[in-house]
Amino acid sequence: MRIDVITIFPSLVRGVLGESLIGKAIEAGTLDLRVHDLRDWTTDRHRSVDDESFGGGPGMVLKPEPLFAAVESLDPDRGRVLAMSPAGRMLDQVFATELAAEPHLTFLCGRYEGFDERVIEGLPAEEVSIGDYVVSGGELPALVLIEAVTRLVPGVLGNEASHRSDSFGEPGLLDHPVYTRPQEFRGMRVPEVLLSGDHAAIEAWRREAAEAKTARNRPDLRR
Ligand code: JDQ
Repeated sequence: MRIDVITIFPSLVRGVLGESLIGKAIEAGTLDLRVHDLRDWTTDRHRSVDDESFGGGPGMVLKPEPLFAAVESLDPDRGRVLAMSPAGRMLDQVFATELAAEPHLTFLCGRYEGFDERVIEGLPAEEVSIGDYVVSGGELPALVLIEAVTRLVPGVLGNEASHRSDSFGEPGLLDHPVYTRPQEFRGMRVPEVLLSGDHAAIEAWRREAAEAKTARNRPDLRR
């Protein structure tokens, strides 16, 4: 898979993506990641990427020219172009799985009040949100989306056997709690059934514990 990222904070994006399993996938050649500095496509002395909003109001808007120049400098095949935005289509596991099947994705990270609308309309770009809350720019949302997508690409996860295709598995049910050693920690014991070796009893306990956790943390998922 190839991923291009256009940002005014290239070192932030490279720093995060150089770590962990994504960094390994880049080294292994499974992932071709290219991070571009938006300011490389500015033409003025101050390398400006933003300007005031037509119609007034506080906050600056990302100018269209450097974004079009940056995207058009990529291969004619730029894949789907994704613009991070609090007003975008909400990311979920179905959307991540759909994107993981693409050979090439291009991410636009914004700052300020976001992109001039002609970037969305003209490139065109698909607006994507990572949730109903606001952060200050598109870099962290793009990193979340890149991690959610690349971990689904065959060969990106180090150990294929540990790949949990069930990770957001049974629809409407959160994962059951998990435990490791020691059997007692600060007076809290691992549930006895998990040490019993009775696989049917363990399955029944996990099911019940998953339902209890779902009821407590995500009552909206229960039907
Ligand atoms: C940008 C901003 C508009 C604050 C600038 C670019 N899910 C999600 N939350 N926040 C974002 C995405 C996001 C993405 C890109 C961004 C926020 N901002 C700041 C823009 C209104 C408010």
